[in-house]
Parts: sequence; structure tokens; C-alpha cells
Amino acid sequence: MPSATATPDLFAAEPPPSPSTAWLGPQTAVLRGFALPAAGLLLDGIARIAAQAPWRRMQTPGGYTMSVAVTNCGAFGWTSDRRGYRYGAVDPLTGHPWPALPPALLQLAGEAAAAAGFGGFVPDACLVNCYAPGARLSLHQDRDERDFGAPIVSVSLGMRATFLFGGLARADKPVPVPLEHGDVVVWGGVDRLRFHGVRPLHGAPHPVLGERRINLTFRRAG
Ligand code: MD3
Ligand code: FE
Repeated sequence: MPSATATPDLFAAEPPPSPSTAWLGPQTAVLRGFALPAAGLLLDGIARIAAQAPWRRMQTPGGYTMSVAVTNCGAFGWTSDRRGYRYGAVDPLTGHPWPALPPALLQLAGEAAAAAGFGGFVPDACLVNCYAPGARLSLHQDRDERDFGAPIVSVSLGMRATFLFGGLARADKPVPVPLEHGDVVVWGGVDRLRFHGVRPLHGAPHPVLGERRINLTFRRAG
């Protein structure tokens, strides 16, 4: 049984995490600056993805327009419209398959997952979120994936944001966690279905990305 302590013994057989690893939950690790060495490659990859599958603000089933703009890469992409949320192989905007997952992104996701105790993670979907000032993500669970056995790896680029780390019930009071350019969060196992969100973006522009925050979430969807 996984314990609820900050440094779980279930990872005793794993290599020691780097000193900048913080555990938010039994199986949720924040790897500070983990993506910094790859940031240039990641931004190149994102530019190529957005050229093929343009940024768009999706409709929710409730009829709202999301404040976050999204695109996807990988075999499956996440979409939302008035009919609901789903993963699909085709971009409804272009009618083409989603762009392939760039190898640099796939490698980073696997390395981050392994550093957090999830060996052998091979994502088949990457949702790319773009926040302008004021954009937010209300409290939700990620439950559209087929298999909750795989973790999710999140990479933050650009402006700092306040991530809200909740519990397994919507009513559990979320803990605010600042996420900076280059930070990676990995969550799975007992933490896979935690509620989470992102506070409205505000504050200083990023030296490279300007008034934007981009978040990549690597998932096993199919
Ligand atoms: C969930 N994205 O796309 S991921 C999403 O920054 C999404 O754009 C956010 O939620 C974003 O579905 C946040 C970061 C994250 C970190 C730790 C978690 C989500 C988590 C721990 C448990 C559950
Ligand atoms: Fe989410």
C-alpha cells in the first residue's frame, strides 16, 4: 500500500531523485528546472505543431469557450465541443491526423516519468495548452484517458503560473504551487485522479515567450 508520507518507501528501489525534486503527494513529483536543457528544442517542436494543428479555443459541453488555447500532437488528441470531451486521431479543425510527437518531447517525457518512479512511460498523446494573461483552468480531473495506470507528465514553459493541487474529492481544499519555466510535474498511481487547476495568469512577461505560458501534458490516452 502506498503511504501518504512525503518521501514514500515505494520508490526505495529507484535511483535517488535530484535535490530539486519536491513531492506534492505520494506519487506526485515536481522536478524543478528539469526541462530547462531541452527548452529550445521544445519551443521549436511546439512552433512546428501549431503550424500544422493551429491553436484554437474549444467549446465546453456547457457552452462556454475555454480561456486556454489548445492544440495536440501524438496519435491521439484531446478535444472538447458541445457534445463532450474525447480523444481522437483526427484534428476536427483540419481533418488531418494530429502532428507526430517530436522525438525530443517523447524522450523528455520518458526521462521525467522515470525520475519520478514511473519507468517505461511511452505517451501516445500530448495536449498543448497556451495561456495569455487572464486565462485559467478551473478545477477538474483528467479522466478521459482509457488507462489510469499510466502517469501524466506536465511541462511548464514561459510565464510563472499558480497551479492548484487538490485532492480526490472536488471539495478538498487545493494547495497553490507556483510553476516556473522548465518545471516538470509527474503524477500517477494514487494521485492520478486528483482535482487540479490553474489560477488566472498574471505577472511579469517571460524573457523568451513574452506574455504567454505554454503547458505540455503527456498522456497515455488510447
Ligand atoms: C493533476 N493542465 O491540461 S498540468 C490539463 O498547467 C491540465 O495547463 C494544467 O490540467 C496546465 O488537463 C496543469 C499540471 C498538474 C500537476 C500535478 C497534478 C496536474 C496534476 C497532480 C495531480 C493531478
Ligand atoms: Fe488537467
